[in-house]
Amino acid sequence: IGAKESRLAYGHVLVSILAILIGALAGLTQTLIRTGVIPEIFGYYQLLTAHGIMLGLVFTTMFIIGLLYALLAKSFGRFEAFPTRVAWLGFWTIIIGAVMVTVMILANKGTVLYTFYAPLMADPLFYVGLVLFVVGTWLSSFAMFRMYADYKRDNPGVHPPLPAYMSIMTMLLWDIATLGVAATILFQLLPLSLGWTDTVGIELSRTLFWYFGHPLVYFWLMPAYIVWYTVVPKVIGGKIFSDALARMAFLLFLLFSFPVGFHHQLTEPGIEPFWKFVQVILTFLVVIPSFMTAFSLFATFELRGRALGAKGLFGWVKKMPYGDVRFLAPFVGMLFFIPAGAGGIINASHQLNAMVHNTLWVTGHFHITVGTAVALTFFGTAYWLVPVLRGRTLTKAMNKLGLIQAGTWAFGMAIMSYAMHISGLNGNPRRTGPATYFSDALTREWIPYHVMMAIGGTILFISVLIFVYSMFNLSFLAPKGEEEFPLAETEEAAMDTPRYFENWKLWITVTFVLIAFAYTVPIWHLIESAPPGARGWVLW
Ligand code: HAS
Repeated sequence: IGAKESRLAYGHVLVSILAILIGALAGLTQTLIRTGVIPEIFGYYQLLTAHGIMLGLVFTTMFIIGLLYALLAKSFGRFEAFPTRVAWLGFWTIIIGAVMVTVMILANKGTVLYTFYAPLMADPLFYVGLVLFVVGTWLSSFAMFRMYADYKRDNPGVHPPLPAYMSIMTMLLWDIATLGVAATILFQLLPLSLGWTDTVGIELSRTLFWYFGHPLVYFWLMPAYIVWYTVVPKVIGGKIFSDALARMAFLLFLLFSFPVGFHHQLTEPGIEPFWKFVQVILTFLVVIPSFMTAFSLFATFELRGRALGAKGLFGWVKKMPYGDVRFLAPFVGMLFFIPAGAGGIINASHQLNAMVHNTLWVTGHFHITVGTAVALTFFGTAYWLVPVLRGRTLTKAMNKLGLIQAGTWAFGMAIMSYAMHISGLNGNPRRTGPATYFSDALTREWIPYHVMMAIGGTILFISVLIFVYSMFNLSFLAPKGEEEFPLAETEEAAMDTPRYFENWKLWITVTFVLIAFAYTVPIWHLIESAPPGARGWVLW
């Protein structure tokens, strides 16, 4: 891809690497404080906020946007001047927002956790930073939509390449999701923190947050799926099982990611059971595209295995290139995603949720979804993407270091998330600070699990240090040359991709109809039942 496009993608990836370093440091310190290994040098909740925001928002978003720019450049060729300028404007707006948020957290004026809903309150500058961050991403998505429109103008009647279609779908999902978080910040949290209002509708703020929070997890997952669908088949020497199936999975994510936020609020009294029930049912629909993805990946692996002479259902297992970090890291991520997905289905089952909600089980769940399936895929991607963007090559030594890094990450996460899941089932609450609460017989039972978490967390931190060194090496020290941008073709036998998959007006309309169905009545009830002073600002 061109130098201009590479610079744009690399700028984003570079910031994501910085964010993972800061986020991991906060994560390590926080787990050591919680276990009582080190004294409380920083507030536990302050570190927890830094950890969540740096990894869950800054690392993921910046890596994703960088990756999507690279995929669009590979799919569309050179970017025109206007979208490139908008893209850089988006980049700097995000940076200013992220710096403001970070400074506020460091100053202990933004200790509101990564979920930042009411009644926790931060300094107004924290919220202004968040607004800038979101506006920056909107500019990035606008630039991407423009690139897509330019391509369609120049290639009428042609399907956009699969990675481009998936990238556009990912940003569209993000834009619709962030409307919820923008609403709670602009109409509730910012006015309250500025002192313009003195009460806030807490349940409404949580609802608007989770309207955003659930699609957010698919915003993290979809770029990993892009790599699983389009890059991994190429790395193993195979082809994409079906272009149409892959596009349909992404379309289903757009439709079903939104009307499900209540599965994070099943224990909350302000929402009627009927609407919780509706959203639980819809949650089971959003599982389908992941099952489709699992099916498609098994098919790709099996077809490739058979082409290499493998026999039987699982003969392919012996034929995969495990010595290639571009394959191994995402593959281990997929393996983790099997129990992770099963855990998600447990969480979503209303009765079982009562057992696990607000326990460390949930923390375990998201460390093996976003923290492993997604993060390992991003690591595996970075080992070829960074050299591609920097005009360098992935050397054998760096590939080997990558395998070690992915291995230590998987090992650390396995220990840590096992301990989280099990002690969560034993009642260990999440987000409960330092070890002083280990005072009675029940809570003392959890101590060994906390030790496991601290050991796992330390191994993870070492893995991050190896990753940061590898990225430095691949950016500045590795030999110059042309690294492969691995994107697979589709199997010849696959069905043709229907045109209506690109009928954006139709799919956006259906998405909003589903949102309106799932949220209008419950939100109306929330507003109606709140005491007059707590109904928020502007609207009521
Ligand atoms: Fe979740 C809480 C339900 C997926 C992240 N989730 C969270 C939180 C986060 C998060 C961050 O219903 C905590 C939020 C907070 O701070 O409070 N989650 C689900 C469900 C799914 C799901 C139903 N979550 C994710 C993903 C995430 C993520 C993905 C990040 C990327 N989650 C919940 C619920 C809660 C929740 C409740 C609230 C809990 C509470 O009470 O607070 C589904 O999307 C999962 C579907 C996935 C599958 C797996 C498919 C497997 C594949 C791999 C194939 C492997 C191959 C290799 C081919 C069905 C695709 C095979 C090789 C061999 C050799 C065998």
